[in-house]
Amino acid sequence: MLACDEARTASWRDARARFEKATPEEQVELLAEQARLTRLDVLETISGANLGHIGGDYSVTDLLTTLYFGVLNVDPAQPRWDERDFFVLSKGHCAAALYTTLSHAGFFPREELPTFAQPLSDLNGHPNRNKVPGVETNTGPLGHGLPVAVGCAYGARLRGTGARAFAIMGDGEMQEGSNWEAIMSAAQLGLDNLTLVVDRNRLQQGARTEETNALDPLDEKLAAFGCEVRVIDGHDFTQILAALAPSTTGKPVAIVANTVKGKGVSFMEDRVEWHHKVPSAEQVEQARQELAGA
Ligand SMILES: Cc1ncc(C[n+]2csc(CCOP(=O)(O)OP(=O)(O)O)c2C)c(N)n1
Repeated sequence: MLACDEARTASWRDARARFEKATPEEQVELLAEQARLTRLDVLETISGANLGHIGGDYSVTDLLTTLYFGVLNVDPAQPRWDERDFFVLSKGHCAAALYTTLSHAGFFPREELPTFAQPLSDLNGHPNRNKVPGVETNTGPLGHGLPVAVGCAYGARLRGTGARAFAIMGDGEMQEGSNWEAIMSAAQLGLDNLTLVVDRNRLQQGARTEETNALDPLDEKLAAFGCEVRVIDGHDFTQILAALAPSTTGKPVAIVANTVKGKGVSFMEDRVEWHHKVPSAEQVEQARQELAGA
């Protein structure tokens, strides 16, 4: 198991303290800069490994950044602290975005990122809770993360810790029936400490979601299954922060985060081939320049 990077955790704690005291405009700036750094590291990580899921990493980056740098009550020095909030990245193929975010908070050294998906590395192509501090549960097979997050939310309620549980699913992933069973349970149990976020980038592995197995009207379906639904722009930090606030209705919160696959790099945005494509050397350079100017 990788160990905490205490220096980086100290600077993450400082960043969180600055965030708490910042104005709403400053908070957006802090999150935007952190997300930019994450996208840059994801680019290097994936191009170095010569594999990964950069399109989905970039659609979920702003959501992950807001959670870890503005919302989650976690401690990178004690990843399994009993009273922590829980976060599950159910779309586990986007491990590079999760690893980068965790390393920026100091859960493990950022210097490990270049080992991503290499033989004997702990940073497997899909996250493993026994290898990577901060990973709550192994994901990769789609449709498994939300049921675990429901259990985390229920467990926290039974133990009375006051903790919240969050899960992010891909929109293509919502075609897995297990998600809908999990949502029914969460509603039945009145888990108002659960927030599920659908990364609604409208693309899945090889095609558009609506051409594969249509999800719309997704908001109405989630509401009919018993959720308090919030529809947002998943790249607008003000909207993300507001949507991540606790439930006001006693119901689980479902956020439909409208996002762009490949967000931040012009030639990747909303292009299905960037689900699993690796940028060439020229494309890496262009992406670096675009992200540097972002
Ligand atoms: C059960 C299962 N079936 C198939 C796959 C292969 N797979 C990996 S990613 C993916 C597409 C996921 O699309 P989406 O959930 O929309 O993710 P995003 O577009 O955000 O990357 C598929 C089919 C898988 N990981 N698990």
